[in-house]
Amino acid sequence: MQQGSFAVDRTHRWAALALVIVATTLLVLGIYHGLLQVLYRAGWIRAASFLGLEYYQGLTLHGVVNAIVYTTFFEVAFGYVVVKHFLRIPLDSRITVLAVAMMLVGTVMAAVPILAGKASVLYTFYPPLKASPWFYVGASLLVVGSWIPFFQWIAAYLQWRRLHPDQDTPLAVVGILSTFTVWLIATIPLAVEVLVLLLPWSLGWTASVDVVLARTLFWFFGHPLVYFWLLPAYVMYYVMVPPLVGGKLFSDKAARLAFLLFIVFSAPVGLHHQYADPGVSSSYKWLHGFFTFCVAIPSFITAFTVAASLEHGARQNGGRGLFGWWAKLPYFDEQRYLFAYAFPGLVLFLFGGITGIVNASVTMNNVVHNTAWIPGHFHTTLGGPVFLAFLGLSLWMLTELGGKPLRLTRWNVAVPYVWAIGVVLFSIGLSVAGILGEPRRTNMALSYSNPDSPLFQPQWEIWTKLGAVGGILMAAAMVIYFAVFFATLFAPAQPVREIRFPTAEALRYESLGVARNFTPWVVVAVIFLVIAYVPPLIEVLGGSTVPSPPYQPFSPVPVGQ
Ligand code: HAS
Repeated sequence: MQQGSFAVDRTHRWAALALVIVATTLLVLGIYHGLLQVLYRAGWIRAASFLGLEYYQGLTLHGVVNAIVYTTFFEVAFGYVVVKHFLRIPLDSRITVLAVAMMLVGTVMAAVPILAGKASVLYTFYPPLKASPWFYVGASLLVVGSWIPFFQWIAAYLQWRRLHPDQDTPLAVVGILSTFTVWLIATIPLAVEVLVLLLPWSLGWTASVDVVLARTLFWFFGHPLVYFWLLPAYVMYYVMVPPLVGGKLFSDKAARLAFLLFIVFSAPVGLHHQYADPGVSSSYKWLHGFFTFCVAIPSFITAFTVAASLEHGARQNGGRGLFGWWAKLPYFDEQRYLFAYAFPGLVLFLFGGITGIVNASVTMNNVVHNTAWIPGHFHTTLGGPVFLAFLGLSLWMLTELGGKPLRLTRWNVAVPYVWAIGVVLFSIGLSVAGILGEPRRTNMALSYSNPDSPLFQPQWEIWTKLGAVGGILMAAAMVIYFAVFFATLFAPAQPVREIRFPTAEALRYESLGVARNFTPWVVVAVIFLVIAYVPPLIEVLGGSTVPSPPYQPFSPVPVGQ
């Protein structure tokens, strides 16, 4: 790669490329274990892994790689590109290299115990499942490594503000800074959980652990985490998609408001994952349920703003009538492939949003909690808009930062559609099975999906198999994606140039005074967090629950073998 005086300089191009390439390579393992999970649940294979990993080990690998490592690596890479491109403030390369190195070393430290069977604790790693200390140390390094870029970006942003006191912050930067504000808020309770509870317990310094406290701290992290995943996709929808469809962003004000509302509402909601937990009063659960409905508001704003922007673009291209304009969107345009990675994700998110609202309702949650419905929900959110946006943007970074010409362009635009059809089948299968009572995270081949077992449940069979057909399609989409990604990676590089970042113009600019400053939003977020979390944490710390000794999931020898 040539040296150039580009906004995204050589070090940051390499840093972002390294993160994207490592993340995508690891994804091969994560996707492979996803496919094995779904085939195993359907009873189509008798072992959960061809690599000798047991069921919970494979599920841990699938969740940790896809949901934690891939997402964090991608987001730090994309954050560097956005901040460097839009702010054009120099960042200290040594600090960037340190951050990337910490993330890589942390990932290796966490991966080794998983592969050795000493950290089969799933991506939620809540006790009494216990992992090797190296797993917790590795995960902590990954998280701390991802904080460092955020502090670099805050310093760059403050410098930019001093240089441009009268300008609104570029929308993409508002999106990235909101994303990482949510991440920082979320990861502080995680750090407390790991450093105060899990690591000493894993090292043998404490004999038992307070499971309810650990779960409460985990979900304090775990729900804002989902918006950490979602917001970069919103950056794509608001900033990059409107120019791709030949239009403008319908409301710049609404977009800024949506990002900032996530800072306020994404965290005081974690107890909606614990409606069924003992040890936490139902009044606090209801409060978190109320905040959960509030956190859907910025997504509703996004649905209307993005739909209006798509319609505006399509009408500029001659679209007419109530629905006729749909025909003018570039669904299969190989050059504007980022639209193909955006659109099916948006459609999937309509279902992800509706199922999320079901989950949030305390009463309806009783029906679906801990059932297959939940993976049905999160494959239309995390596996829908988020994953597709990350796949598309990873390719975009590879071509823009690495000077690589995109290969297999026709196959490439098929990927998101094949994936989306797979997700629809997968999620219908799991959601219906879930409503019929099929549990999630259960070694089905040992029990319910095995006709030789007395626990066999025939009413789930057809839905589990439908889910498996969806899973096969998802895997097929990913095989094509990997072919496109690696063919592009190994294509001869062209001279690198300034990156082309599709950037929306607003249909009209109306400055929103309160959106020009992050501080009031962070202050309100902290107030809401204190209201939502201090009373339940005091209650949990009061110790109404009994600490638990460690527990290992049983060995997965299928019935009949
Ligand atoms: Fe969730 C569980 C509630 C959003 C991920 N969620 C999970 C888990 C994951 C996850 C991974 O209240 C499982 C965790 C575990 O392992 O236990 N979730 C919600 C709610 C929302 C929500 C209310 N979740 C997400 C997002 C995720 C995600 C986003 C990942 C990125 N979720 C829950 C609850 C649970 C839960 C409970 C716990 C359940 C339990 O019992 O365990 C909301 O934020 C959703 C709001 C979304 C919308 C949709 C807006 C639609 C848009 C698309 C517009 C389309 C266009 C195209 C423009 C309101 C923006 C037009 C095209 C046409 C064809 C018309």
